[in-house]
Amino acid sequence: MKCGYVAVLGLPNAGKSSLVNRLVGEEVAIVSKRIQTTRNNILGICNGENFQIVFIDTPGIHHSKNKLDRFMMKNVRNAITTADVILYLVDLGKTVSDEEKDYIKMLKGKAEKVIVVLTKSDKKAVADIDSDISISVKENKNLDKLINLIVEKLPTGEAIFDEDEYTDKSIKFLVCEHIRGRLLDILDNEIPHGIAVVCEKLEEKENSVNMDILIILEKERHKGIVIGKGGKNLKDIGISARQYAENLFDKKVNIHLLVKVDENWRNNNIAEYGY
Ligand SMILES: Nc1nc2c(ncn2[C@@H]2O[C@H](COP(=O)(O)OP(=O)(O)OP(=O)(O)O)[C@@H](O)[C@H]2O)c(=O)[nH]1
Ligand SMILES: [Mg+2]
Repeated sequence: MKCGYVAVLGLPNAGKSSLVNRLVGEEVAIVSKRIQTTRNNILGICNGENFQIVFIDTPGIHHSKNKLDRFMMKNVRNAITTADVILYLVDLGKTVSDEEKDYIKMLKGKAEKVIVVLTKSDKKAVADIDSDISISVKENKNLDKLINLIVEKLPTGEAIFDEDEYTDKSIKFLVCEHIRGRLLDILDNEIPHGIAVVCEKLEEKENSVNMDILIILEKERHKGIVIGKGGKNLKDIGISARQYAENLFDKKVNIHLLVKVDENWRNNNIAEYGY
């Protein structure tokens, strides 16, 4: 059987997580219209009759301004080292800079199996670059072709993961990420990338689960925005997170959300928040 690791790389917002989720068939990584949504490398496993593709969804490639950025870029480098095949995604609707072209050239020099994928082919074409395939996750275009292209390049071997596994991430991680995703949706441009979400306590009983989850913000004034009028935002997020978690645990889940301010955490306390 053909098996291996496939790193999914590209600029922030290129559509990496959307593609991985679609091919895995589960929400393993949160997706948002904002840049730098993904922070950790997330494995998403796609099983076929004669193949197992282990996607590594990565943070978008960007210049580091703080410790969290450096953590994210380290994840990208690790993914390149681990990968058997690299997918480099380019948003068809965006101009490709010379810097990005040089980066792709560098990747091709470094790794043998690089597939350049034009994404969002449903959009008006702007990107001018040589690619191997053009796809649209939104319109489900050429995804089977992409799978075939990947499988062709994978080594032969034993399956790496059991067939019923679809990610390496814990339910705890997925629930925290779900909350961060909901915050990105609700808050839109009001608060940039300063949010972290961590589970401080998880107590699993026979028929129920209790979770204490902490939302970390960078500024005191962000608290009111996150909590919302009369606590509405927090309440909505709590309901959404509970439904999401109950589905994963297959048990009743109680989620207790707490909000805390930690200024400049992205430069100081990244390890404390799981990065
Ligand atoms: N029109 C169109 N939009 C898409 C397509 N695929 C993804 N998107 C949108 O592109 C935006 C970014 O998608 P993500 O999957 O979060 O992008 P990403 O590359 O993982 O971003 P980072 O994690 O920030 O690096 C979201 O608004 C998606 O809905 C597509 O095929 N067509
Ligand atoms: Mg992403």
